[in-house]
Amino acid sequence: MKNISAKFIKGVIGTNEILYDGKFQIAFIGRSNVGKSSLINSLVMKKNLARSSSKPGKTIRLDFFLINNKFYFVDLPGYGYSKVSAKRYDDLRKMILWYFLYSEIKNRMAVLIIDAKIGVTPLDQEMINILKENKIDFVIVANKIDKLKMGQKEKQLKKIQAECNGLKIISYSSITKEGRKELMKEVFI
Ligand SMILES: Nc1nc2c(ncn2[C@@H]2O[C@H](COP(=O)(O)OP(=O)(O)O)[C@@H](O)[C@H]2O)c(=O)[nH]1
Ligand SMILES: [Mg+2]
Repeated sequence: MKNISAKFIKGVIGTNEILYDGKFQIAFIGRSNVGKSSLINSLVMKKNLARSSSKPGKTIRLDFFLINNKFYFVDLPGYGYSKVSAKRYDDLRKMILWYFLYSEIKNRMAVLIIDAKIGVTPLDQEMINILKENKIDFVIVANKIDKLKMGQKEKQLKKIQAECNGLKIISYSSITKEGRKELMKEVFI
Protein backbone atom coordinates (compact mmCIF):
# COMPACT_ATOMS: atom_id res chain seq x y z
CA MET A 1 0.00 0.00 0.00
CA LYS A 2 1.30 3.41 -0.92
CA ASN A 3 2.42 5.71 1.84
CA ILE A 4 0.05 8.51 2.69
CA SER A 5 1.55 11.74 3.87
CA ALA A 6 -0.49 13.65 6.38
CA LYS A 7 0.52 16.58 8.50
CA PHE A 8 -1.25 18.96 10.80
CA ILE A 9 -1.02 22.50 9.42
CA LYS A 10 -3.10 24.56 11.83
CA GLY A 11 -6.27 24.94 13.80
CA VAL A 12 -8.34 27.97 12.93
CA ILE A 13 -11.21 29.75 14.61
CA GLY A 14 -13.24 31.69 12.08
CA THR A 15 -11.83 33.14 8.92
CA ASN A 16 -8.22 32.49 7.93
CA GLU A 17 -6.22 32.56 4.69
CA ILE A 18 -5.88 28.77 4.66
CA LEU A 19 -9.60 28.49 3.94
CA TYR A 20 -9.14 30.26 0.65
CA ASP A 21 -5.79 29.00 -0.62
CA GLY A 22 -7.54 27.02 -3.36
CA LYS A 23 -6.73 23.51 -2.12
CA PHE A 24 -9.59 21.03 -2.03
CA GLN A 25 -11.10 20.59 1.45
CA ILE A 26 -12.67 17.42 2.74
CA ALA A 27 -14.60 18.27 5.89
CA PHE A 28 -15.35 15.60 8.49
CA ILE A 29 -18.37 16.26 10.64
CA GLY A 30 -20.43 14.39 13.18
CA ARG A 31 -21.56 14.29 16.78
CA SER A 32 -18.91 14.44 19.46
CA ASN A 33 -17.57 11.04 20.30
CA VAL A 34 -18.81 9.53 17.03
CA GLY A 35 -15.22 8.49 16.28
CA LYS A 36 -14.23 11.28 13.89
CA SER A 37 -10.63 11.65 15.04
CA SER A 38 -10.11 7.89 15.09
CA LEU A 39 -11.53 7.65 11.58
CA ILE A 40 -9.18 10.33 10.24
CA ASN A 41 -6.24 8.60 11.94
CA SER A 42 -7.21 5.21 10.54
CA LEU A 43 -7.66 6.58 7.01
CA VAL A 44 -4.15 8.00 6.90
CA MET A 45 -2.69 5.26 9.12
CA LYS A 46 -1.23 7.62 11.70
CA LYS A 47 -2.05 6.82 15.28
CA ASN A 48 -2.13 10.34 16.68
CA LEU A 49 -2.67 12.72 13.79
CA ALA A 50 -6.12 13.92 14.79
CA ARG A 51 -5.92 13.70 18.52
CA SER A 52 -8.42 11.24 19.87
CA SER A 53 -9.75 13.51 22.55
CA SER A 54 -10.88 12.07 25.84
CA LYS A 55 -12.99 15.14 26.52
CA PRO A 56 -15.79 15.32 23.96
CA GLY A 57 -16.65 18.81 22.88
CA LYS A 58 -13.19 20.13 23.63
CA THR A 59 -12.24 21.00 20.07
CA ILE A 60 -13.77 24.19 18.83
CA ARG A 61 -11.32 24.81 16.03
CA LEU A 62 -11.29 23.76 12.41
CA ASP A 63 -8.19 21.58 12.23
CA PHE A 64 -6.45 21.49 8.85
CA PHE A 65 -4.39 18.46 7.82
CA LEU A 66 -2.51 18.49 4.55
CA ILE A 67 -2.82 15.14 2.79
CA ASN A 68 -0.30 14.01 0.18
CA ASN A 69 0.76 17.66 -0.15
CA LYS A 70 -2.35 18.22 -2.23
CA PHE A 71 -5.56 18.70 -0.31
CA TYR A 72 -6.88 19.17 3.21
CA PHE A 73 -8.78 17.06 5.63
CA VAL A 74 -10.67 19.46 7.85
CA ASP A 75 -11.66 18.18 11.29
CA LEU A 76 -14.73 20.15 12.35
CA PRO A 77 -15.91 20.46 15.95
CA GLY A 78 -18.27 17.72 16.99
CA TYR A 79 -21.84 18.79 17.49
CA GLY A 80 -24.55 17.81 19.91
CA TYR A 81 -22.78 16.59 22.97
CA SER A 82 -25.06 16.88 25.95
CA LYS A 83 -22.36 17.83 28.46
CA VAL A 84 -21.37 21.09 26.80
CA SER A 85 -23.11 24.22 27.97
CA ALA A 86 -25.88 25.75 25.87
CA LYS A 87 -23.69 28.75 25.06
CA ARG A 88 -20.81 26.58 23.96
CA TYR A 89 -23.10 24.39 21.92
CA ASP A 90 -24.47 27.48 20.21
CA ASP A 91 -20.92 28.61 19.38
CA LEU A 92 -20.08 25.20 17.91
CA ARG A 93 -23.23 25.20 15.83
CA LYS A 94 -22.57 28.72 14.56
CA MET A 95 -19.07 27.78 13.50
CA ILE A 96 -20.24 24.71 11.60
CA LEU A 97 -23.01 26.66 9.91
CA TRP A 98 -20.60 29.45 9.03
CA TYR A 99 -18.17 26.98 7.47
CA PHE A 100 -20.84 25.43 5.28
CA LEU A 101 -23.16 28.33 4.58
CA TYR A 102 -21.28 31.60 4.59
CA SER A 103 -17.57 31.00 4.21
CA GLU A 104 -17.87 30.78 0.40
CA ILE A 105 -15.28 28.04 0.10
CA LYS A 106 -15.61 26.60 -3.38
CA ASN A 107 -13.67 23.35 -3.62
CA ARG A 108 -14.88 20.93 -1.04
CA MET A 109 -16.87 17.94 0.01
CA ALA A 110 -18.03 16.58 3.35
CA VAL A 111 -17.93 13.27 5.14
CA LEU A 112 -20.80 13.06 7.62
CA ILE A 113 -20.13 10.48 10.29
CA ILE A 114 -22.96 8.89 12.21
CA ASP A 115 -22.96 6.15 14.83
CA ALA A 116 -24.13 2.93 13.18
CA LYS A 117 -25.76 1.70 16.36
CA ILE A 118 -27.54 4.95 17.24
CA GLY A 119 -28.54 5.77 13.66
CA VAL A 120 -29.54 9.19 12.31
CA THR A 121 -30.23 11.62 15.17
CA PRO A 122 -32.20 14.87 14.68
CA LEU A 123 -28.91 16.81 14.66
CA ASP A 124 -27.48 14.48 12.00
CA GLN A 125 -30.64 15.04 9.99
CA GLU A 126 -30.23 18.79 10.32
CA MET A 127 -26.66 18.52 9.01
CA ILE A 128 -27.82 16.36 6.10
CA ASN A 129 -30.39 19.02 5.21
CA ILE A 130 -27.81 21.82 5.39
CA LEU A 131 -25.45 19.94 3.09
CA LYS A 132 -28.22 19.11 0.64
CA GLU A 133 -29.66 22.63 0.58
CA ASN A 134 -26.23 24.09 -0.05
CA LYS A 135 -25.44 21.52 -2.75
CA ILE A 136 -22.32 20.31 -1.00
CA ASP A 137 -21.23 16.82 -2.09
CA PHE A 138 -21.10 14.42 0.80
CA VAL A 139 -20.98 10.79 1.83
CA ILE A 140 -22.40 9.35 5.03
CA VAL A 141 -20.30 7.02 7.12
CA ALA A 142 -22.04 4.61 9.49
CA ASN A 143 -19.22 4.37 12.03
CA LYS A 144 -18.30 1.89 14.77
CA ILE A 145 -19.92 -0.84 12.69
CA ASP A 146 -17.86 -3.37 14.69
CA LYS A 147 -20.25 -2.79 17.59
CA LEU A 148 -23.12 -4.42 15.71
CA LYS A 149 -23.58 -8.16 15.69
CA MET A 150 -23.91 -9.93 12.35
CA GLY A 151 -27.66 -10.20 12.64
CA GLN A 152 -28.19 -6.55 13.59
CA LYS A 153 -25.86 -5.09 11.04
CA GLU A 154 -27.87 -5.55 7.87
CA LYS A 155 -31.09 -4.50 9.54
CA GLN A 156 -29.57 -1.35 11.01
CA LEU A 157 -27.88 -0.37 7.75
CA LYS A 158 -31.21 -0.73 5.94
CA LYS A 159 -32.87 1.49 8.51
CA ILE A 160 -30.15 4.14 8.15
CA GLN A 161 -30.41 3.92 4.37
CA ALA A 162 -34.16 4.54 4.58
CA GLU A 163 -33.67 7.49 6.94
CA CYS A 164 -31.16 8.99 4.53
CA ASN A 165 -33.40 8.67 1.47
CA GLY A 166 -31.03 6.61 -0.60
CA LEU A 167 -27.89 8.68 0.01
CA LYS A 168 -24.58 6.85 -0.19
CA ILE A 169 -23.72 5.12 3.08
CA ILE A 170 -20.37 3.53 3.86
CA SER A 171 -20.14 1.29 6.89
CA TYR A 172 -16.88 1.81 8.73
CA SER A 173 -14.82 0.74 11.69
CA SER A 174 -11.52 2.23 12.78
CA ILE A 175 -10.92 -0.97 14.72
CA THR A 176 -11.49 -3.59 12.02
CA LYS A 177 -10.77 -1.17 9.11
CA GLU A 178 -14.00 -2.24 7.42
CA GLY A 179 -14.97 0.34 4.79
CA ARG A 180 -11.54 1.94 4.66
CA LYS A 181 -10.89 1.15 1.00
CA GLU A 182 -14.32 2.35 -0.01
CA LEU A 183 -14.01 5.61 1.89
CA MET A 184 -10.48 6.19 0.57
CA LYS A 185 -11.90 6.18 -2.96
CA GLU A 186 -14.39 8.87 -1.98
CA VAL A 187 -11.75 11.08 -0.42
CA PHE A 188 -9.14 10.74 -3.18
CA ILE A 189 -6.42 8.93 -1.31
N1 LIG B 1 -15.93 0.22 18.75
C1 LIG B 1 -15.41 1.31 18.16
N2 LIG B 1 -15.06 2.38 18.92
C2 LIG B 1 -14.54 3.46 18.28
C3 LIG B 1 -14.39 3.50 16.87
N3 LIG B 1 -13.88 4.72 16.56
C4 LIG B 1 -13.72 5.39 17.71
N4 LIG B 1 -14.11 4.65 18.76
C5 LIG B 1 -14.09 5.07 20.19
O1 LIG B 1 -15.02 6.13 20.36
C6 LIG B 1 -14.51 7.12 21.26
C7 LIG B 1 -14.47 8.48 20.59
O2 LIG B 1 -13.53 8.47 19.54
P1 LIG B 1 -12.92 9.82 18.91
O3 LIG B 1 -12.18 9.42 17.68
O4 LIG B 1 -12.19 10.60 19.93
O5 LIG B 1 -14.28 10.59 18.54
P2 LIG B 1 -14.54 12.10 18.11
O6 LIG B 1 -14.96 12.83 19.35
O7 LIG B 1 -15.66 12.02 17.14
O8 LIG B 1 -13.29 12.63 17.49
C8 LIG B 1 -13.15 6.62 21.70
O9 LIG B 1 -13.30 5.95 22.93
C9 LIG B 1 -12.73 5.64 20.61
O10 LIG B 1 -11.86 4.63 21.05
C10 LIG B 1 -14.77 2.36 16.10
O11 LIG B 1 -14.68 2.29 14.85
N5 LIG B 1 -15.29 1.28 16.80
MG1 LIG C 1 -12.15 14.37 17.89
